[in-house]
Amino acid sequence: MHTWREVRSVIAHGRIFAVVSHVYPDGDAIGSMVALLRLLSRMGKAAQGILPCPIPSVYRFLAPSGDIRAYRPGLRNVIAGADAVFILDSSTDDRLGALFDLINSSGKKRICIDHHPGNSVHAEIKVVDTKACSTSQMIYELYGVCGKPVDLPAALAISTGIHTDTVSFNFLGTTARTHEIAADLLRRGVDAKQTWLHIYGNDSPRLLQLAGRTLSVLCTADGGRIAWIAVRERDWKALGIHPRDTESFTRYPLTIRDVGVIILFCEEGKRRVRVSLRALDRTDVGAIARALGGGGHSTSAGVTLHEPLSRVIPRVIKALRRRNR
Ligand SMILES: [Mn+2]
Repeated sequence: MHTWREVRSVIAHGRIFAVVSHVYPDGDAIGSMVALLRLLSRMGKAAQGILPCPIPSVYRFLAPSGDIRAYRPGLRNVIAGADAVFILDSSTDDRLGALFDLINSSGKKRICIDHHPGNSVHAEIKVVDTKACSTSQMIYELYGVCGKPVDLPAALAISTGIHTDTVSFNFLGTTARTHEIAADLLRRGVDAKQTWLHIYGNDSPRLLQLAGRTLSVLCTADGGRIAWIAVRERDWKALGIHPRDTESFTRYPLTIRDVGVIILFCEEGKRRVRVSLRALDRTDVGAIARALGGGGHSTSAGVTLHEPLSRVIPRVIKALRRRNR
């Protein structure tokens, strides 16, 4: 494992950087990327953000200026022209999608900054802090190491990353330090209500109608310890919702009394089901997701399985039960 000093030295010795993050980018992937891009530019460097897929519309408010581009083969030149590549918030090489080959074949120095346990990304320099609630929080610390103040756009980006990874300061490694940083971000001009509205106040009425349909068939197992819901393909198609936009539905079963594990199944196709797992008890859902071929944290993880929904549901519940014996 490497130190922030080594990261600072790479920045000092380079001129041009690429910054990448994972497929299906979340608030932390984009928040940490925006904040690092701004830090690099404050240090007089040229930097380009590249994601394996387009930015979800909900996070576009963080990066309006085109600092972040979605992958296309032509972006090979951006990687080839960079002195080093920062890889953010990604626990495995797979998570980089098509970007992995691009980076790997370029032979460029890779700097991995992440907070996932069991990080297996190949990189010359790795700073992995599994105690950090988010990669965005780590980029905040990097600002301190580099002696640069966090400006308002970076503060908003870091705040968004912390919010989304901790479910608004409730889960996943929220510490006193997280709150100290949040307080500092407010002092730097972050508007708490605006941030919340950007992240959570963006749902369409149709998305809530889909949530209603989904929740009306909520099921429990193990005496209520496990709660699961399934988004059906026919329902998201009928309401014109993109299946990726249903990830937030995991928040609803969290309010069930004594529930320990929440599972959201999203039928993305006839033989393609995205499974999102959240744990309130001590269940390590990250280990379960990894055993099924996915990944994530102990409290928040996911996997995509290429089987019909009717097969996936019993398989995942069985894996959960086996784990808890
Ligand atoms: Mn994260």
